[in-house]
Amino acid sequence: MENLIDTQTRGPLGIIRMQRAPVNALGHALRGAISEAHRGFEADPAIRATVLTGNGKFFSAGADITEFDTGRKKPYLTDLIARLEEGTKPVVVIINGIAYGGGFELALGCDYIYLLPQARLAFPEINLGNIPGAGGTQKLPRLIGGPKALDIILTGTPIDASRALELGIAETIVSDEEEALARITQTVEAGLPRRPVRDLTVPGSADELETAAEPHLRRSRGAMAVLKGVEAVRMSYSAPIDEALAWERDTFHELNASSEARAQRHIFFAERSARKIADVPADTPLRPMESAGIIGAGTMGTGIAMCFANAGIPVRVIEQEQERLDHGLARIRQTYETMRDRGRISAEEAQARAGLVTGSVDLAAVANADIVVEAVFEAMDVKHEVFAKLDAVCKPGAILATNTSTLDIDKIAEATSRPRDVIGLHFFSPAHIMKLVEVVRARKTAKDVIATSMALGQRIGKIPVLVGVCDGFAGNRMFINFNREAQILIEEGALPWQVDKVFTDWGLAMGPLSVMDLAGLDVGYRIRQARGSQTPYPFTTADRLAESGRYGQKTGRGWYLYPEGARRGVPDPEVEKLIEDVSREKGIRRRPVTDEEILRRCLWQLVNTGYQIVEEGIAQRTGDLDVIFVNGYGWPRTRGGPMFYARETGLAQVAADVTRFHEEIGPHWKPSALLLEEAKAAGA
Ligand code: 3H9
Repeated sequence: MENLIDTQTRGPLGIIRMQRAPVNALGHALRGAISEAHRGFEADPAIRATVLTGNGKFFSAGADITEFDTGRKKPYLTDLIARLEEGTKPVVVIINGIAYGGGFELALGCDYIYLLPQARLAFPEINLGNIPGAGGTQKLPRLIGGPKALDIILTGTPIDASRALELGIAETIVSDEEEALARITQTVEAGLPRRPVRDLTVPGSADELETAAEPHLRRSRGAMAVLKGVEAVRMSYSAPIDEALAWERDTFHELNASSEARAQRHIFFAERSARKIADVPADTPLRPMESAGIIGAGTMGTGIAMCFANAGIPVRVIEQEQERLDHGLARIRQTYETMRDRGRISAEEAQARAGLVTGSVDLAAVANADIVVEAVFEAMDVKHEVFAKLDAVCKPGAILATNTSTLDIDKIAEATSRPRDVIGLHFFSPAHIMKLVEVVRARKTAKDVIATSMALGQRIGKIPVLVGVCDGFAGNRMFINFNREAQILIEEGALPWQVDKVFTDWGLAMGPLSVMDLAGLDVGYRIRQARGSQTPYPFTTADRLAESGRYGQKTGRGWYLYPEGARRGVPDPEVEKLIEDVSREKGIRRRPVTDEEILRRCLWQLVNTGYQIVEEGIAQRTGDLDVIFVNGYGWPRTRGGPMFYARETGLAQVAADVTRFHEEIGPHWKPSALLLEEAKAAGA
């Protein structure tokens, strides 16, 4: 077994270095090893202080999250920290890099904190639906006061070394470990006393905390972790520390078992698994990525251009007409200025980013780009023309990407003599904000093009998920079926506002009909018209709305009425009548539809389609589909994505429902063989 720690003595110091790949997560064996080594230094009369540090980029990423679902083993992190605090000799930490969650708490269990310049401290537990559970909520307030501690605990945002010093978390910042050890040796030789953080008193008054807590509570939408976080920091003022620590530990375990926390852990690991590709090894050499070209200066094209500029990659935008190009470039500049005005980026940063974007009306201007992303009108002949031209001008080895959301990328690739270099990069609108990018591998796409595109996705701050070519790829194919079921339910007897409310109550920011109103009913209508009879189920009501000029929010009328440009729609009796007419024409006797039926039918459509997608090899794993929904469709992380939700509900139940719907409703409910198989395995 690898050595999880390295120990050394140096003068009066006993040094423990954590070295558990990849991130020094504080798993059971590492906790045991640190505890043992500390005990040894405590017993050694030549040692006067223990130094604890990490290796590489990591001090420690915190508790080992993989252990949260497998049962706890002693020594717990709280035991280890208590042992350090009970010792007779001071413990000094040198935070050499990332110190998150339990890693930060381990440091707070020591007497003195030294920082290297690259140190980053955070309590990301909130992103896992939890609060720090090994003393963080009690000790950080003792060092920096309740209000500032609360911000760190409830935002999960990392702070860098200089901010940590300014806040009073650390003694000092030193340039490297050598300097740290030299200075610690000096202080130890001068008689460094013990000074456990737990013995300090919280500065300031509890009233200040209430003011600081108010905005967090207001935004929390009842999230348990936020409420408990506030309660915990309150206790740091009022309760004896041991009582508060016991409460914090119990609360941490209680929250950990909640479905919200389980869902967020699932997404954490699913996002990391999504980067792994079965037939593309992690060490596949990447193609260079120093410059980019974008074809099309519309909303998508300019949004994608900003993604590159945000990551420091120079990008050239191509448009056919100068006026449209100028308009697109002006939009980019304006977006950066707004970000600057809102304090999201500095003035220099805004200028630097805008400066990385240039434009041209000559396609040959992308001849030297390492990647070109096409974002022109969604029509195969237009795409063919663009790709044939790119094939003629781009340098050998350039990646030729398309942002199509509806067209067959294998066919697009046929327009070139280099289909191995062609790939889909399906950004979601607004492209500079939405995290998801579906990386669409076509039949002939080369492995290094896939690997480079996945790495690029991460570099530009996105969450890339690999999918294959099919109608709608993974996300839209699932989402269209979800929407289609909502339409069918409306024709059977539900009303749009009932359907939307079911989903907003369930946790979505918007229901499916409001989303259609926001996106524009004309968009789906045009796609359905272009496809003609290929559309598997007629969206009759939606088509009628579009045909009568009810395009949604932008025309003030869609599924809802939007009086005077309001963003929130109100029910419209005209729409109700139109729905009743459609039901009558189709010979459907309208009936009351329960909220439960709406929820199950729409969600299981997503899930059954998701299983089909995995079964067909379009997506690698069900977790990837959850990542797609959370990052591209506003799905709440606290629900973990549709596929996770189905597993939580019980796959046997889902499979039984889908089978019944298939018998009662129609062929579009044909159960996925993989769903049936997994349901059987889960029930076994
Ligand atoms: C906590 O500490 C609770 C305490 O308050 C109380 C306890 C009683 N555990 O992200 P990467 C894996 S809660 C297990 O690709 P990066 C990750 O899955 C914890 N595994 O690297 C991946 O595995 P694989 C609070 C972990 O450099 C590999 O490490 N801490 C953990 O882009 C590399 O990860 C957090 O929430 C973990 N804690 O980013 C921190 N962390 O290679 C969560 C990572 O098999 N972690 N792995 O796919 C992070 O935010 C990022 O991983 C980090 C590194 C910034 C550290």
